[in-house]
Amino acid sequence: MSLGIGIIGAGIMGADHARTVARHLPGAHLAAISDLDAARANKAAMESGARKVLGDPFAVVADPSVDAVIVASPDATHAALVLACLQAGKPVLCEKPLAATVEECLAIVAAEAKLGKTLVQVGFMRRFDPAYVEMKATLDGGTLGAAVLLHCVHRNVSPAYAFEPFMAIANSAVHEIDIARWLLGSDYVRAIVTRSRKARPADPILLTLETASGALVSIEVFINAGYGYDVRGELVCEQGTVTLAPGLGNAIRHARTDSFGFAADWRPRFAEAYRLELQSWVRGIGGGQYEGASAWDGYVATEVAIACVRALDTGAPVEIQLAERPA
Ligand code: ISE
Repeated sequence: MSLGIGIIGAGIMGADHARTVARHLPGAHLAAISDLDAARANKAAMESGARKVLGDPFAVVADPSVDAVIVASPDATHAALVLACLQAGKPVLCEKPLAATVEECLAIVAAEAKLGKTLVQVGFMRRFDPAYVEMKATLDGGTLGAAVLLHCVHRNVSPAYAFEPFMAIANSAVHEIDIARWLLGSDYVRAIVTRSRKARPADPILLTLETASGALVSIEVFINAGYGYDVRGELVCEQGTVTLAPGLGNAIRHARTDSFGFAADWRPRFAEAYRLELQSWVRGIGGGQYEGASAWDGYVATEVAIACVRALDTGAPVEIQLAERPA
């Protein structure tokens, strides 16, 4: 039987997920899609063959033809929608961040723990990106020794949404916060965050995070970088390094120059990661075991991101303390 997926939000990511469901998920179909902007919802529905367009996002959760939900609406709406999915007993893939506040994340973690079964996956798609997966496999293989540093760069052409400065951390650098914790297998204990006073309004911002294992993670986040979508990572270990391949596609050498292209936003860079993420999620729904980020991982990412915003605002290092994880 084909799995009926409902998508809430037909913006950049909602429409992208709708296309992925239509093209790359043979065991599933798009049962319903909703957006406050009806024209946008209709356009995404036409492109992806969604069977219903609904105005109310909670109607997607309640609809009997929807077996599982993707939440791709603005960050501040995530918590109420994910809680509604839990109440309806429906699996939910929530775009990052899991929720905008620590309290909301913890309410989701507690509600899921009370149900006694996993229903939440958070859309940290980099965990499925072949380059990061290879980096982790190399580290775990052991030939390079222990990880001591991870350098990350995250640059966008310009803000993708109505952008507030804290979102450079809570909406963008949160990807690195999650992927570095996943790669290094250790939680964070301390954050130091500074901002260039020289550049455009809110960024670049530099985050330095220390893990419980003693490694350091540096993250440059620059949302107004202008020239292209550029994500970099270099893992430094005791006996060598692993570096993500730069840019998109092959390098071209011409006229005494070596060059490669950059995308305008993150979708081309992470297209394969999104596809693998959704395919894994649908398999997880079938088997009850998910490979992606859990509600707890989503909580940790938001807790750390908010600590980093505090570190930026106060100019002082912030100690990171996590809540107690429900049994
Ligand atoms: C956006 O919301 C994403 O999730 C992208 O992956 C990220 O690179 C971008 O900075 C965010 O604004």
